[in-house]
Amino acid sequence: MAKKKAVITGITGQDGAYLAQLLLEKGYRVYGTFRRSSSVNFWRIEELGIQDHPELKLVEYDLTDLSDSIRLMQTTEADEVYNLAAQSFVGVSFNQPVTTANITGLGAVNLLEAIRIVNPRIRFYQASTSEMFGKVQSIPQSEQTPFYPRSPYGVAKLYAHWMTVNYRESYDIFGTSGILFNHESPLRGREFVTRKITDTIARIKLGKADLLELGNLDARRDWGYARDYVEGMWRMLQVDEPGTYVLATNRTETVRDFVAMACKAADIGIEWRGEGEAEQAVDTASGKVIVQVNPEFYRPAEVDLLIGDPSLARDELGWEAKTSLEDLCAMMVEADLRRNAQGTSF
Ligand code: NDP
Ligand code: GDR
Repeated sequence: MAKKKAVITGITGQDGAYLAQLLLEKGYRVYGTFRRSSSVNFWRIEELGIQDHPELKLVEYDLTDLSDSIRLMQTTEADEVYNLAAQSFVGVSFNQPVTTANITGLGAVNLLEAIRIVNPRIRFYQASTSEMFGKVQSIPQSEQTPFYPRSPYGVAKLYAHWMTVNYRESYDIFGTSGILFNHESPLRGREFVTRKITDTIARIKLGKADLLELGNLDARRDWGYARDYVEGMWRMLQVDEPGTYVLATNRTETVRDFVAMACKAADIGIEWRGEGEAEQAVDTASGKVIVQVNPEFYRPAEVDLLIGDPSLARDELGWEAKTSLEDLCAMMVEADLRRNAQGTSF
């Protein structure tokens, strides 16, 4: 049987790297796209050891370009397309709403149009997000929960989500939308809160940093492990019908809880004191403040509480999150201790 061919947009990102590894293990030929820049960084696929895999082809591509999207579909002759590329940082989307709309929103339509023009039988996965629930209308959030995005990023993703549904209904394209709740790993970008916490706590432990400054400690997230979630993406394209699926752990914790977990994993005792902007965590051994609030990291509008109901994915895809938050956090702290000790951290 001929090898299946998959395109992954955004292979330089966290999920792109893990999904590429998974698909290569499953015997796919993988076309992973990266953006031209003055210094492209492949540290994630290098860390996974797949950068020289004979079935991995790296393709220069920009999601905002329709002609590039058409060419990508023509040259790769893909069976499956996973659209993971995005301006994915919520915080930045408030300052760059137009760029975020162009990449994260319209970008998905470039791919959908390319599929419609070149080969409507291609199966398409859109990386949708729990940020579309935003100001949540019910708890836990499922495929039935009404959307209320709270950031330019969330709004752009909601547009891409509905366009995926619309191409499914209008042109019979296998367009599936995975509404994924936060998922993290040692390959997470350092601007996101979990990795910012594990990286800084590791540097504090090694004497290479003094202070971790954070925004809203009360925000609650449903955090899972990225490796578990890319398996769910793949499963979504293997079933008979396209659809919309939530992937989540069904557990929610605060940013404060994650800080405490990371300190425990690094064997640092802490005590919390103060409230609101004056809240701090003190290292019980040294008496020094190691965590404090900096309102610079607050967002103009916040998503307060996310907790997902992944029952549909469990029942129809046989998918569930396997990794506990404690194990995930310990894995991230361990990786950051190792990388910071070696001076090789990205
Ligand atoms: P990352 O930010 O780590 O990766 C995003 C990828 O998109 C990078 O490879 C980036 O390339 C690429 N990209 C950005 N702009 C363009 C463009 N114009 N053309 C082509 N490629 C581009 O995100 P994650 O891996 O964490 O997430 C993957 C997807 O899933 C994203 O769409 C995200 O919004 C979504 N998502 C993520 C969740 C999570 O918790 N991680 C949860 C729900 C959804 P470069 O390296 O050049 O910047
Ligand atoms: P999120 O992730 O916005 O949920 O989007 P992020 O880790 O950036 O924020 C989570 C929560 O932590 C609060 N927070 C801070 N966040 C950051 N980045 N830095 C801080 O210093 C800080 N202090 C507190 C935030 O206010 C927020 O409430 C991620 C991205 O991967 C999206 O692409 C994806 O769609 C969603 O997850 C699901």
